[in-house]
Amino acid sequence: MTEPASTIVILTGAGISKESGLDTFRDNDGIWAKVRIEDVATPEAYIRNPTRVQEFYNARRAGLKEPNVVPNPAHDALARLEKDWPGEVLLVTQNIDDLHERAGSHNLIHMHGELLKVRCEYCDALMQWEDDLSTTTPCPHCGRKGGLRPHVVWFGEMPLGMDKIYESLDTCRLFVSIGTSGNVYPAAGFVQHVRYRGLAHSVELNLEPSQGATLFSEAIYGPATEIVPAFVERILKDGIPAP
Ligand code: BJW
Repeated sequence: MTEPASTIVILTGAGISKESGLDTFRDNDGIWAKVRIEDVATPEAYIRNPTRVQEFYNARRAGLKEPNVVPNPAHDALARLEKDWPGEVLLVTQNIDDLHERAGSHNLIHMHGELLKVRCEYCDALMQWEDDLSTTTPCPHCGRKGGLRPHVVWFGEMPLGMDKIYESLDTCRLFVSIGTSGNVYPAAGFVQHVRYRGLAHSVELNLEPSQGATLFSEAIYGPATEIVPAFVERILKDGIPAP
């Protein structure tokens, strides 16, 4: 076991929020089975039909406010890990929902953006946003219309917080990937990055083997609400296994 103050990096994906009532992307009943990526999740789609893209994110923003959409025991366990682990726990999420914050996680990077934020393409203001957005909504900062867009990272755009993420991947002793299919880069490449260093234990926690499953030192399969709390309990009790 390594010394207790070691850094832990956790990557989460849509699977961790599935049992909170939010759809994943690539499962049979997932978002990409209902809408095409090319229609809603690229800068080109937004230029072509901004109303269509705004409506897609308006619906998901509204969905986040449904009373049944609340953090589940997996989100709670990661917040507990951050609180009780003596070293740094960096939580990197690909999810744009706010369930990690609601569960109490603080050291958190939303690498694909946040559904409850919008930014103005004219004045660069970034702001909290709870309501629907339209192509004529004026920016509360500069007053211009048509510049507010969802603060999300579409295909071909640069994910957020990458410097801090790679800095932590370079020093961590444990990398854990939870509820992600491993289809989307650069997140899908994190395990390889950690593996080449040879100094960290890596674990996949997912419903089923992901694209990169064979790259991990260890894998545990099952619903996140069951396997994540048990895994966190184990790490807090036994520490991190040697790489
Ligand atoms: C459960 C469960 C339960 C279910 N319990 N588990 C060719 C080769 C390589 C790369 C590229 C390429 N061509 C283009 C690229 C780059 C591209 C990319 O990766 N494309 C691939 C499709 C090939 N990537 C980009 O463009 C990114 N930007 C970029 O690369 O910039 C350049 C760069 C260069 C150098 C360094 C850094 C950057 C941007 C990617 C943006 C992704 N955006 C989206 C949508 C926006 C946000 C939103 O609307 O929500 O982000 S796409 C979508 O996929 C969303 C997600 O965050 C992302 C990942 O999905 P995730 O979380 O893995 O969900 P699923 O559904 O795929 O998987 C769920 C998993 O959970 C499954 O395994 C289930 O089994 C499991 N599960 N229930 C536990 N109860």
